[in-house]
Amino acid sequence: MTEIQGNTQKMYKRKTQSKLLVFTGGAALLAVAVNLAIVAICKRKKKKELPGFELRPNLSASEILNLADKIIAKSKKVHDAVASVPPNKVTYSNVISPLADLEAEQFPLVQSCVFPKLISTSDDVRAASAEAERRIDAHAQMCSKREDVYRVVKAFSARGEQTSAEQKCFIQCLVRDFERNGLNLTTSKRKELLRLRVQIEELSLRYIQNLNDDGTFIPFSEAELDGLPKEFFESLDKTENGKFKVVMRSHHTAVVLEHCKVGTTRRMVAMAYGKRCGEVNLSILENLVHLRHKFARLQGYSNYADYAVHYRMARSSAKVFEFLENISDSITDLAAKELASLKNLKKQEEGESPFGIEDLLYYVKRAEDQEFNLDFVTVKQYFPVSLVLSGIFKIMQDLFGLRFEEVIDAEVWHYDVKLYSVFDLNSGELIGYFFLDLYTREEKYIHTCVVALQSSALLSNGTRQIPVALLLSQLQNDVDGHAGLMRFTEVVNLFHEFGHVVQHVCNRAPFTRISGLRLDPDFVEIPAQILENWCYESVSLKLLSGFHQDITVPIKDEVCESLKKWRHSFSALKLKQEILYCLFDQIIHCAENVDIIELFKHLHSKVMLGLPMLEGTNPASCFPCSAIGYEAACYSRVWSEVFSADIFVSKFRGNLLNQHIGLQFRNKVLAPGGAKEPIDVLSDFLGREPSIQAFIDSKAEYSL
Ligand SMILES: *[C@@H]1O[C@H](CO)[C@@H](O)[C@H](O)[C@H]1NC(C)=O
Ligand SMILES: *[C@@H]1O[C@H](CO)[C@@H](O)[C@H](O)[C@H]1NC(C)=O
Ligand SMILES: *[C@@H]1O[C@H](CO)[C@@H](O)[C@H](O)[C@H]1NC(C)=O
Ligand SMILES: *[C@@H]1O[C@H](CO)[C@@H](O)[C@H](O)[C@H]1NC(C)=O
Ligand SMILES: CC(=O)N[C@H]1CO[C@H](CO)[C@@H](O)[C@@H]1O
Ligand SMILES: [Zn+2]
Repeated sequence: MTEIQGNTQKMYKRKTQSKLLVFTGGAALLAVAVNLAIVAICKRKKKKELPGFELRPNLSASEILNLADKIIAKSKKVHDAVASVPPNKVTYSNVISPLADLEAEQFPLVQSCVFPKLISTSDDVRAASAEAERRIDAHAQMCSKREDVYRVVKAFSARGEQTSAEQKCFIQCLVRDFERNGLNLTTSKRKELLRLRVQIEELSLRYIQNLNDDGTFIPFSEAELDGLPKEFFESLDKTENGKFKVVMRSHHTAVVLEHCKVGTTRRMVAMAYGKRCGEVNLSILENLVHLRHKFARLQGYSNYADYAVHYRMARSSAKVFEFLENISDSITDLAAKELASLKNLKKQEEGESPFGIEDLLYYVKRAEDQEFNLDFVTVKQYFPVSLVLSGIFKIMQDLFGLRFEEVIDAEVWHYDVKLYSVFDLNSGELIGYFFLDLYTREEKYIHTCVVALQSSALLSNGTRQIPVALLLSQLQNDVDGHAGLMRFTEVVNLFHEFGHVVQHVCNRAPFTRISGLRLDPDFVEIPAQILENWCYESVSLKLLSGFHQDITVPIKDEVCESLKKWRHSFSALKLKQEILYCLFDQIIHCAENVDIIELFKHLHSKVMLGLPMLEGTNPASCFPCSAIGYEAACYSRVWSEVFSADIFVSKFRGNLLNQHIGLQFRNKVLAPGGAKEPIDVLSDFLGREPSIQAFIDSKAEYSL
């Protein structure tokens, strides 16, 4: 039945499409024949005027480069004007407003130039977009180092004039961003700071490059890889003498460590994986850490960790330690229980050989297979893309008091892409827009993510700029009447990313620099992490699911229950492992001259309940998190997860579709965004300070 319906629908579509083609073809020809001006008029008429929409979603390569140059010229003009204000004449309206308005107006234009790099189907457009980004970035870098502008801003801030809390917050950000570039230092120190930054960037890149270049592999016979899925064998290259090559990359090692029945193979793989880039990257990391401490001391901090954490929710490295240690201590008993059950399982399967860190993934998988009877191939049959989407729409609209409406004939960059307007359900006010670009396509950015294309701002003439978000993902579209199906993890990811869409669109912060998704990194993930919970509760999971051949058949209650248990299975042990890396990262960025190898050995055994580090491995040499991007901030993921759990349990569990609470969350947490301290935002919503207890309890609740 569904098959036939699908086909007729397709035929119907094809017919109307070809009619349209004929019609536009004819119209275009006619227009060209009569007068070129008519083409322009027709085009303008066809393109819908969207209120508050400043973005230009489908520019050509030359338009992108022209716009980039215009942006830079305008920005330079405004910065020059601000810099020319004499320090004794500075006012809010001649210094702060022009900078704030400039950022707000230029953000959607900058994004119009830069985001086509991620999604355009044209090579020329992507190249132009990358070039535009390079030019705009170079300009922005230069502006952020302009001493003349800094002096004027600082002069205003030093006057201590009465401003609103949001304005104060914005001014602090302006000053801080300049000062983090060394603008309040002497010239020689500033030069030293910039020199250090360049060195740090070079070393970070080299560390990553070494890992990327590593081509180590181990040849194994079929018997040595017993237990691996058949498709995996088929995907492996072979050596001359017919052995299978397992390369030391996570897409191979993870499969072996999870599925291979042969203990010695797992051990060899775990060892070789943990030895990658050995001495070289270790010495790079030592150097990096040393330079980072120097960098932080130039700015008046006693170590790099304090510099990195200062403006985050955690505020100080001491607080991070206290947090990690509290969590680690409170899950020790649970983790020990989990480990004991894994050891037991190994004894049954392999006899008396000692349990090592290389056995962890394999026995977790074995235990889960025994425990849950969860067949993810079957689970997938319950998640057709269109049904999941309509479920997400329903939940987000009901919960947060929103209405989504598709914009027909919107200007887009590919015919799969859709644009939606978002209205407040009660007032009918238009509050933002979002694009969905969901399906895989060649040359498209490969990660699932949300990009802010236009951000909330209040211009000085009273105009409010509304947010525009773009959600990118890699789903399978329906093919030949067969519904595209989603893996469960994809459902969770999509829900998470939709959380960011709603977060961005509901934000009302008045300055682009602190609005939308430009929030404290310890805080920005919290709303989306909270929303992931909806994927594990049967009330909401049923709204997201239905058997693909008969969507009225929802996913079974037992499956919902199993998914929830699966989410928490062995989570204390997994968390211990994450905390191990977080502690390592925090310690090396806190103290000078730490013996990195000894530290890791010591921490490993202490945090992992006596499990030793694998002999000869060197996790610090192949642990990019602490080398680049997240240095001294690895804790951040655990941090936000802990507070997400608190909010979910205290406010939303049992109230999954409660609009009253959803609206409170929207108004108190999503709307203010970066214009308030995150801790105050959360406390205001919770009616008390956030706590780690709910998180600990949730681990215990689902323990074996
Ligand atoms: C420079 O600014 C940084 C960051 O705002 C601050 O921590 C530091 O104390 C300032 N240094 C001087 C010498 O004023
Ligand atoms: C850690 O635990 C101590 C003692 O229970 C408590 O006073 C402190 O607030 C906790 N710290 C954090 C960050 O939760
Ligand atoms: C985007 O613009 C190009 C011309 O620059 C045009 O060929 C294409 O059809 C447009 N894409 C869509 C989906 O409208
Ligand atoms: C305020 O300024 C923006 C940007 O320059 C402009 O688009 C808008 O029309 C102005 N609004 C009013 C009411 O003047
Ligand atoms: C000494 C050492 O381990 N060097 C390695 C550093 O990383 C590169 C890239 O992986 C390897 O080729 C070197 O052997
Ligand atoms: Zn996220």
